Amino acid sequence: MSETSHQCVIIGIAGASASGKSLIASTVYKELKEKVGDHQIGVITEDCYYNDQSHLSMEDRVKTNYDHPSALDHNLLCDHLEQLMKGEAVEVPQYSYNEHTRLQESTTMTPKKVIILEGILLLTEPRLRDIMHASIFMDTPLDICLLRRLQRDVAERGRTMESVLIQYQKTVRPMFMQFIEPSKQYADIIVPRGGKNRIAIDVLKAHIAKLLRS
Ligand code: UZR
Ligand code: MG
Repeated sequence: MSETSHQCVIIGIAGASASGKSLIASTVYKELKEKVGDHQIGVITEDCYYNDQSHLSMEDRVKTNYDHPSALDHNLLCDHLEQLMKGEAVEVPQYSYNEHTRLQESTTMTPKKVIILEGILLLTEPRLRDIMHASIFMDTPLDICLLRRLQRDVAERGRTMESVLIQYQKTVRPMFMQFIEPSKQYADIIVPRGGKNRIAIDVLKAHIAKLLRS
């Protein structure tokens, strides 16, 4: 971690699917926004950087292993973070879980003092690890993650219970074991239980505030 003043602090939150990454990111975002100002903090989701698959048929898109690092355009994500750190705005892609591809529209992200990055495979990529000023791993028990994923994917991502369970056994769990769990070693902070862990939220907020002052 650099001792010089930070123009832009990038905090990564990794962990299993449905482990509470988005929840802790949005909680820290909402609470810090009140302190550092509306335009000074932003959240970027790794999911927005799934590869563009618009050239593939739907039949082929569903064959992709979305829990493998190769499903993600980490180079574009790193390029965007570096641009933001230089004070340039970027166009964050929008991704559709129903269409399994990038949408035509994008979202403009202006430079911020704090960017919270959240995603399952962030800590598997050395270039991303270098860019982050601090990283968190959500160490939520896998049975809790599966329960939450079932509820969420059926309610919000247009899935059936059966398809969630098949995908879980086919890719989600094996890729967690192969890539996500081993990437925990690179985290600075390991958070047990999930996104509602109040002490973890407060530690994160205090750390970001310190980085911003340094
Ligand atoms: P979170 N995912 C899909 O199911 N379809 C897609 O087109 C893109 C991603 C899933 C992905 C991963 N995998 O487990 C999850 N599968 O989104 C990551 N299978 O999102 O961290 O919000 O759970
Ligand atoms: Mg999420």
